[in-house]
Amino acid sequence: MLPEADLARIYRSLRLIRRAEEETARVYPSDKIKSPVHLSIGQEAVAVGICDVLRPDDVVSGTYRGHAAYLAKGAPLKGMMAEMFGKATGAAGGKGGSMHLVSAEHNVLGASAVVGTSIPAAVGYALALKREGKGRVVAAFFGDGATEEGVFYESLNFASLHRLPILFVCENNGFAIHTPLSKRWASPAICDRVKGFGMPAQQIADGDVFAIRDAASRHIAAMRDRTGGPAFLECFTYRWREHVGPAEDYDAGYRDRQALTPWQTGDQVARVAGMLPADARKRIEDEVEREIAEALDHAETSPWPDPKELLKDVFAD
Ligand SMILES: Cc1ncc(C[n+]2csc(CCOP(=O)(O)OP(=O)(O)O)c2C)c(N)n1
Repeated sequence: MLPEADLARIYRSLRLIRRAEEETARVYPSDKIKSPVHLSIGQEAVAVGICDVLRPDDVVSGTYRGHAAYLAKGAPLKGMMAEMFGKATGAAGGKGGSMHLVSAEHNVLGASAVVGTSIPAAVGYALALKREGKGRVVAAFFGDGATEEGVFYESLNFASLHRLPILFVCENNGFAIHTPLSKRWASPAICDRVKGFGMPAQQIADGDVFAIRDAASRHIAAMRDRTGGPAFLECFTYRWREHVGPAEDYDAGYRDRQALTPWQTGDQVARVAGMLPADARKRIEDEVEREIAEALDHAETSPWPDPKELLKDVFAD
């Protein structure tokens, strides 16, 4: 078992993401949040396990379902909440919303709503980091649906050819919107497909945050000392809420609530909470609630963007 300080850090990150998204879902019907939200409730362990072994100067790229990666990398909740409220103090100046979280300071690359498009951008960044030669790496998060885009395979090939320091992290939640893998993949063996590009590929089937962390740690250490190139992790996980929006959708007809049960039983947030002494756990939970309350207050009280800012950051100067 990891030392208590490590467990506390991991629990804090898991708990912050879970509770921040639960609060997002609670506030959503008030219409204060001005963008669609793709929640990662249930999927937190992937971002937390990976980001826990990243350095501050490492880079993360995510998707429109990007709250977890943004927060796990240490970017501020205030910037995320204000962004969703459409306020000037938001991560993207209030003009992008939930799907476009970004933090240059924390090395979180800007995300896109177009499936698969952040993957080649992450590979380009990995090329720059290799040339820089400081041992920095990129972790690129994307869904199982994104692996159906041609650019995913082009990106694997380019990264492998140039032995770029990039960890490809597929958050396999089994669905692209409402379509299950069985209706989309001729073969479920994505790790075998990826190995064909000449890089290691590993599946983590049960969402275990420590197994994800260990795998990431091993591959990233090899990238940093240049004994390894890119690597691929297929992390099985489960999206507890609807594809987009705050609610559950087990009555929508495309999946059964029974499938949720094993993921709730194995919930990593509760699991890591149970590994901590009660007082340490309570301290973390209190801090997280305070941070969320402050972020919501910040979002409420921040000003709207100035209309004069409308075209700023749209075109290069
Ligand atoms: C190029 C492109 N095709 C289709 C869509 C519509 N779309 C939005 S989300 C999504 C599902 C993607 O699933 P996955 O990559 O597994 O990510 P998840 O939503 O499960 O996190 C699709 C098809 C899109 N945004 N972009």
